[in-house]
Amino acid sequence: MANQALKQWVDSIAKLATPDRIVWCNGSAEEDLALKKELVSAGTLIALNEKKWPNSFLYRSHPNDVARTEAQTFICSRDKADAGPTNNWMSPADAETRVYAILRQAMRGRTMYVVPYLMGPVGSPCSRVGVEITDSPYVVISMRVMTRMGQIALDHLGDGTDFVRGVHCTADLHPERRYICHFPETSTILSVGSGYGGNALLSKKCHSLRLASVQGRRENWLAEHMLILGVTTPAGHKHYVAAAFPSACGKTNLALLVSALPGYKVETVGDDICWLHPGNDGRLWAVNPEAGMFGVAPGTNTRSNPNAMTSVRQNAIFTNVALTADGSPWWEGLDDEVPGRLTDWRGLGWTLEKGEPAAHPNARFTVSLRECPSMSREMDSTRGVPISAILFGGRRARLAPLVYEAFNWDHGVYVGATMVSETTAAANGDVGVPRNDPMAMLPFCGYNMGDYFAHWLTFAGPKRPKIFHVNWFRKDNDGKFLWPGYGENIRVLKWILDRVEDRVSAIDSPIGRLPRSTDIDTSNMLMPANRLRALLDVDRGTWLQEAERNGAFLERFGDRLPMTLRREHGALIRRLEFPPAA
Ligand code: OXD
Ligand code: MN
Repeated sequence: MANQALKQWVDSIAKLATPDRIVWCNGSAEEDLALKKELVSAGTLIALNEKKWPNSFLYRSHPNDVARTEAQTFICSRDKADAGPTNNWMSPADAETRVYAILRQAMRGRTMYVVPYLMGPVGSPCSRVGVEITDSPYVVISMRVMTRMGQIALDHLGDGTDFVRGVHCTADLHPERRYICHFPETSTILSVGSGYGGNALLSKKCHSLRLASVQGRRENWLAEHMLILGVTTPAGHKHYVAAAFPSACGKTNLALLVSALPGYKVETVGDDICWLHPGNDGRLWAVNPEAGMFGVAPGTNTRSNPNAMTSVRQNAIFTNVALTADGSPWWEGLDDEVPGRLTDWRGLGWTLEKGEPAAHPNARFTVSLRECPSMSREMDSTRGVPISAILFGGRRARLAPLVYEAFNWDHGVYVGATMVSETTAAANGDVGVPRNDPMAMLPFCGYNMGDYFAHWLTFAGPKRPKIFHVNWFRKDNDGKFLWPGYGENIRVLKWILDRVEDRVSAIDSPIGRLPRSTDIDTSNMLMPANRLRALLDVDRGTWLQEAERNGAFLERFGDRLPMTLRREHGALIRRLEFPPAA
């Protein structure tokens, strides 16, 4: 090992955690196979039916450790104000004291794995190296799927010192001794007491969003919770779209969409994280730093997401799904037929009469994007892909129309900053409660979100993408979804791209530009005109209430809230109170 800075850091953690063995992971197939064999013999992994699900495994996490734990996630900046009002903060010294006390001798009798990984395409100036030290072999095999892992990352690093240092230790999994701490000033992560992906695969939320967002601010780029997809139109024009939705709101489904409209083809560049850089040509260029998907399993099926189903047919790791008698994975919504008997996500016998889900609602599949039939070759492009449109979206049963376009960049930043979505099972806590989730980054922005909004505003420019807001989740008075979603969402993307190409006009409303109902292509679908009108309806009274609520949320940022957003907020209220005569 030539890199002295890396060696010294690994030595210092080994001294603290006192593992029996240290293994430097090279990312090879042999290493992966050996680890999986070891995990299967230890009973930590269950090999699935080899004929039906080749080289695929089931992992069960501890029942108290099945989702991200936002209450135990901390930004440990020197100055509390730099973490902002939406993050939990702990001083770096306090955090180190608490976590080091847990780490001390915590790997005794265990193996410490050193996992170098590269976020972003090989050879790209946008790519970044991280090294995760972990005592969890499940984390190692998952990191090999989710990142470009092993020697490739060491080659990229050379003898450099600029890498994210992540320490993960399973410890005793006690929720009160669980800490996910981020130190933006030293590019360090300390994560103890959880084996759940979002807390333990440090490349993902901890590095590529929380720390990378801080780095992006310093270096003039953006680290975002966005999928990236390419659409080729029937005329042969290719556009790339980046879309920010909160966790478990359909990013993977949209990224892997199979078009319901003939002539449109969708390719997948990324399903969760996007690093956006301004190009010399004035456009924003996007790379997906990851190499795999850590997708929500429940609800995934051959109708909702055929590409995901093909992707997981081999070489997949399933977490907290149920198991059928023939060794297949199962989850709610997989197929219409519910097996009579299953082993549930905890490993207990299950029948329908139990009245509870067999798979955990946040059960996941981990699989390489290379298994995905819609994977774009541009995933490996060193400069990324140019973005034509940015979408913000939430899960809103009421209020937000199917789609609208922001008037300009500043208004688009306001639309993103005031995003609201109903909470999901991806994080611990109540499900279905509306909460402000700016740019879908509430749990992932590593610094004061007031400064984050200001950073977004600096990206205004004539060649920047148009910004839109979408909502697939609006319901009627009987609680039924008004829009079918999934493959039909291409109809909304079509309108968006028609706007990008200036092929269609729009109607100005107080909240933004709306499609004419006749401009949403409803060919070959059952969509009564009154339902489409309901989907596009903007009720001024309810929007005024929403604006008031958002005003109170924005006030939390005090003088860190950019004046431009205050102006946008005032302008929205005026447009809602005094709409221009039609
Ligand atoms: C995820 C999440 O796992 O957002 O991607 O929770
Ligand atoms: Mn996510």
